[in-house]
Amino acid sequence: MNMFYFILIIFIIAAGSNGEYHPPLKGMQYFSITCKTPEQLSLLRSLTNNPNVLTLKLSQILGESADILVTADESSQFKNILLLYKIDHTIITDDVEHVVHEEALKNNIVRMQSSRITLNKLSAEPFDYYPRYHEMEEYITFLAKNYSEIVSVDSIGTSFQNRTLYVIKISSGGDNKPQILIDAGIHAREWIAPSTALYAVHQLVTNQSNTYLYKNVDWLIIPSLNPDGYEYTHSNYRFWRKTRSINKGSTCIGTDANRNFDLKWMTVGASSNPCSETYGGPKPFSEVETLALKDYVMANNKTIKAYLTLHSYGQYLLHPWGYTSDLPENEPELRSVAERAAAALAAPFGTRYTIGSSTNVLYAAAGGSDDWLMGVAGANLSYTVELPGGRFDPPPSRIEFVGIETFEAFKVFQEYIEKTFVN
Ligand code: 0X9
Ligand code: ZN
Repeated sequence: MNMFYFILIIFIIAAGSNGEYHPPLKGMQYFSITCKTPEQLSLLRSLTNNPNVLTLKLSQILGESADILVTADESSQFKNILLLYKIDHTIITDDVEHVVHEEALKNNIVRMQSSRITLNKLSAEPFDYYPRYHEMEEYITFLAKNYSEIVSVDSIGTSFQNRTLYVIKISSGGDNKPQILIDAGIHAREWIAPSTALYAVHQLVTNQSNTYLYKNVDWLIIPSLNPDGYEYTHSNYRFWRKTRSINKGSTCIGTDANRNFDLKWMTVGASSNPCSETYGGPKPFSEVETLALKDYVMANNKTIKAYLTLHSYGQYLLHPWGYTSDLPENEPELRSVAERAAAALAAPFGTRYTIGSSTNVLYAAAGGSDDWLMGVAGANLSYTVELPGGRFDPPPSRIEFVGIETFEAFKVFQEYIEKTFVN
């Protein structure tokens, strides 16, 4: 072999198949950090601005824990800074890789034991494990076929890697009814979100006592808006967040779809670096997935009255704006409906959510789907629902509980739409 090819091969091996960098999980530490002063919090925020630091949860609220993953290489320096600034912290695990493997193994065991698999049976029952995308597709197709009086399934477009983006419409029929739009999975690694969306579908479709919920109001549910990223978290890298599109002139992949919507795009809390976790893309709606949502919403914007986008984690019910700390005009209404929704959600198991605007509760970040739906597309209500976590996501045994309690909140939004828009 001549020298040129030898060097080329070494280069390709060193770079990985496409040169993508993922913060290595081996020896990665999981920090739970509590800031007591605004100075500590702003220092912590600056520490997260590092490709070897992954932020799973970080809020503006002093005294509330932040969950941060730090690679083995970086962790002792990270820890020393926390010590120097007397920032309280504990290490939840110092081997994230092990926890990730364990989580995947447990999920697979539950899948193998699930009646869906053992009985080789398609059903409208909710998933008791985190499904792969093809399993969601089978589920959706099954519903469309077996509950065709109330369920219709459409494609709103295809993902970068050509996966179908589905919307499940649950309706008793008739035109121009007010609609509630729910999407999930914009962020790939937030596995609980698609499962919670599908749990709501299951409740609406199979529970006879829920038929009143779609008598006068249509439900539009997009269970996974970023299937490429979702699949990648199952097959390659558990903490993938972005889409899987190719960035011209960079070996780094993907855009943060929740920084890619066209309202004050890139003004705050988004990066112009394609390697960043919060890369906003080369232009608004550069991603086929966000563009598909935009086109779908604009085709239905007269009827979409409320929008819920499911994320994880932290137990927050966030309303606009994400680009400014100013509150929207309809803040009193956003807040009061959210308070009723949070009370309903807490009823079954006591789960508590924090309510407020994205900027004031979490951080300022422009280009989110919630801001665009309310500020441009004209939805009356718009929320980001940060579902509960576990070590990363809740264990499969919790999927149903999260589904049950979140559905209670969904009912409150439905009730608001019915009372406000149906005469
Ligand atoms: O940062 C986000 O995109 C969301 N949090 S997450 O941990 N799931 O990544 C919050 C988005 C809140 N909405 C806006 N900033 N517009
Ligand atoms: Zn998210």
